[in-house]
Amino acid sequence: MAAYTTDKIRNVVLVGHSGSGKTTFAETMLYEAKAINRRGTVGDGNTQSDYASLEQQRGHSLFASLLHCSWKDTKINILDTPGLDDFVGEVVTALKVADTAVILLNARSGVEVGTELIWEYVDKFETPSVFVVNQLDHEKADFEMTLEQAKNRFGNRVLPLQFPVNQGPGFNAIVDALRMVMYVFPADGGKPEKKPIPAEHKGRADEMHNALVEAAAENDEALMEKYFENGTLDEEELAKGLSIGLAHHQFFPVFCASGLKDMGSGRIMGFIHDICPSPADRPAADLESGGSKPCDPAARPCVFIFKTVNEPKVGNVSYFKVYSGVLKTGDELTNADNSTVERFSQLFESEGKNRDQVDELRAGDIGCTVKLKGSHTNQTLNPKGSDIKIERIHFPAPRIRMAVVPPSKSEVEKMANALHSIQEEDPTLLVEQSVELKQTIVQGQGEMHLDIIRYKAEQNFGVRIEFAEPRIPYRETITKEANKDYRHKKQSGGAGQFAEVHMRIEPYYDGMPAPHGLNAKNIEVEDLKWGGKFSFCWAIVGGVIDARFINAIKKGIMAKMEEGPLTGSYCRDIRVSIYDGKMHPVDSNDMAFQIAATMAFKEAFPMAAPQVLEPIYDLEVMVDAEYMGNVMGDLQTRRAIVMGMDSEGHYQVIRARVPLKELHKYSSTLRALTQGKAKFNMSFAEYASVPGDIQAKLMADYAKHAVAEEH
Ligand SMILES: Nc1nc2c(ncn2[C@@H]2O[C@H](COP(=O)(O)OP(=O)(O)OP(=O)(O)O)[C@@H](O)[C@H]2O)c(=O)[nH]1
Ligand SMILES: [Mg+2]
Repeated sequence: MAAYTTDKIRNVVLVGHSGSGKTTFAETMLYEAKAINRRGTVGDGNTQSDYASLEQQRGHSLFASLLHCSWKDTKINILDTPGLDDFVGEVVTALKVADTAVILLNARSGVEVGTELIWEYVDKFETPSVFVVNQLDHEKADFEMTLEQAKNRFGNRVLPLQFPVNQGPGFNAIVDALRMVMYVFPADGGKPEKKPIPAEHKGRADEMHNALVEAAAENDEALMEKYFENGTLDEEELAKGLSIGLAHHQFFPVFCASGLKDMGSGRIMGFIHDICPSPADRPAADLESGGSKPCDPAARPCVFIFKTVNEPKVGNVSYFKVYSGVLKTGDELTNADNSTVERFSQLFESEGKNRDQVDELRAGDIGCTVKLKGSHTNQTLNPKGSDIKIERIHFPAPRIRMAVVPPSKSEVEKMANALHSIQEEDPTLLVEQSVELKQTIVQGQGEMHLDIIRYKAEQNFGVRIEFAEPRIPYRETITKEANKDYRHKKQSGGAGQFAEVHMRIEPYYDGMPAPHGLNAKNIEVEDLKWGGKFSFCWAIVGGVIDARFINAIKKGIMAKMEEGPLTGSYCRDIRVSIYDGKMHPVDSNDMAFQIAATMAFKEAFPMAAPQVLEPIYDLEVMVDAEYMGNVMGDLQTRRAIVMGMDSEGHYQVIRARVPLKELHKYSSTLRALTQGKAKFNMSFAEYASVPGDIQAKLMADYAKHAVAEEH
């Protein structure tokens, strides 16, 4: 079969709060398009989309999956995404390559917090979007409430194109105000019968139709003129105007459906076919270099890998979008990131876990391949002589951090390999071997996310890992000046050791004056790799210490800066001046000065009103107004400082500054406090002083630990 041309391709992503019915709806789309002849259900774990055993066990989508079907002469690629907040990275991935977002709203519960979060991305990417009020067969379905909430939340650009005639358990009829007909479905769904709109619904349908005509006219001057002339638009003009509005994020139609009962998906696919953009109708893709790449089928091929899945026996399956040109079996392209030359020896269309081999994929199409040697997610491949890089996917910042504990010392390497491979598939997982904390730290999107990581490590790599509370990367500094002399002297047979340094330590700040009362010869300021600064001032007069010992002295100070005297944490924002001392013509050497400097610094530190600092995070919580009190009350127990509150529709947004230490497992607490009706983001803000009692405890713990290590 000939490959689909660019104008006959539609890339659609299904998004929405968990449980809105995306996977069920995808199954219905495939069934209606005759891509499958039997509909699976989420309950039976046999849908095309939720094919991973883990998804079937949990009854939720966990990964974005790629399906496709043909509708009339057009190929619709369908990306079904997880609605659970922990897997939002998969949504961002799918939105990168989709040209239309189908946003499912659950008619039982209206605009849910997951939808709000997804909207932020849809809005940012300006993905043309279509709303579907789904589950209209449910006894608690409330189309009006859902529509009202969508309008309140997403604005008046949200326009109903349909309304249900009889929502609830007997649901079987939808009035369509674009086509001005009523669809009546057989009891088991499928193809509806078209009927005239009953008199009692005619008024509402006319009103909605007029609103659609106005919306279509508004987006194009020529159409606007025609509308003023004739008072209406013909079908073709209407389609054109709506598709312009959709493309410019000025028009969001609302459809009605019951995915479970197989009602409504055909009409939506018809709309996708008629009105939604082909990849060539979208703006040219942004490039890493700042330019852009139009979706031109006549150009040379350019391929972007948006997702990698590791399949047992097969290895890495690379999912890609052809951003231009035609990709043919056997083509050789070069990776713009690492210059690996890859041969595309097999090309596939994807149907969940199944793949159908094809000869070529044209500009705008999405497919997959196997056995690439050195190419991963977020990389672009081009023909020789071109090094275009499609702008990478920016994944959300992590919201949970944990230490990983391997079952035994011998399994450390196995664990590292497993985490590395899992990370290749899942860029929202960050793994770091922290030298500072002496722990392997993983960061992810939430506890459920890390749970999946643990499961994969065990199932696919045979290594059991446990998560533990990670150490906190504290810092140490001082708040006042202190001066200390230290003499290091050793006389044990043979050559002795001798060095004496007089040291001043002060809190460092940008633009501070030279040390008072000292004859500063040279002041250096260094950015520390763990944040903050270190300044070193050489103020030796009369050559009492040779300049050749400067490096040894600095090294001695650094040894303590790297393992602070209070808690063993990194020190920052300190200026050290060496202003006097003594040498011995024979016994002074680098080692002696290094030791003297370390000791002087260590002893000066407690005299300089030292302070332990802790990382503080900006926390943003979006919560259903009903649970606001719970969230605020809980924040008070976490040493949080509330910075502001806003309302966004039915939701309240709380912005606060919270110590990282107090955010341990926040995702589960928040879920429990709000019955899942809240989301949060966190990002590092600054280091700030810990309260005195906590500092005393941290110092006592460190002292105990140090004693234990000595024995
Ligand atoms: N009554 C009714 N139930 C539905 C409908 N669509 C889905 N469901 C049920 O709602 C539940 C969730 O459906 P899914 O299709 O898994 O929802 P999802 O949006 O894919 O959920 P996540 O993968 O967690 O994001 C299942 O029990 C479905 O049977 C519908 O149209 N009507
Ligand atoms: Mg799903």
